Amino acid sequence: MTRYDERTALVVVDLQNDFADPSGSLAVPGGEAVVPLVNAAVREAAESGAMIVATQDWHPESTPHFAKDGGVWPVHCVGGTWGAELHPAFALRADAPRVRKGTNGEDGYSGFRMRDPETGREMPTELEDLLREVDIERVVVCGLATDYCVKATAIDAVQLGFDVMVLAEAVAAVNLEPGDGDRALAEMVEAGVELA
Ligand code: VGL
Ligand code: ZN
Repeated sequence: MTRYDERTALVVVDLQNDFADPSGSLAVPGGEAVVPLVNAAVREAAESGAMIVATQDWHPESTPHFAKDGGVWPVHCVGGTWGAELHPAFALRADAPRVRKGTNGEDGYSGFRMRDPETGREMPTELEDLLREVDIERVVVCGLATDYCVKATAIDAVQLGFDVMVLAEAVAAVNLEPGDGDRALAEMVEAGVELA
């Protein structure tokens, strides 16, 4: 039985140069190795009529997300730069929707919602609407990084009422602390995510 059908969306999280290319500014260990596995998932999803969506971390040059502006991360995925582009080996159809998060300096990791750093207000991205428009019921998540955007996106999807599966082979973790990726997978399972 395939995991994909017309009620399923494959959400590929942040498979961008700064995370997936070894020379990216926030290169995720093993990030490039997931690209062919994501491509296999994309092929399988497309053959079964599933929707395929890519998210992109998309920051301005200054944002409280960056260490230089008071946050924790090196500058990465600045909108319009090489680092923010999808990895060139990621075989995503040109007409597949891309959801960009952080465009106006919002913070947060989920593909579904962002937080205004000044007011703390949460606001949705267009991802949920895209899925609801075509009556998606199940979400399959892969991409980068396990311990940040994959985790936040998968757990939000559960909270929004979707059946959620994470492709454990087609994700990779930053692992700021050793074991963060494994702990993130355990938290996702705890929240109701199925691992495949
Ligand atoms: C991410 C750290 C900072 C991610 C984004 O895509 O997982 N991680 N910004
Ligand atoms: Zn980021």
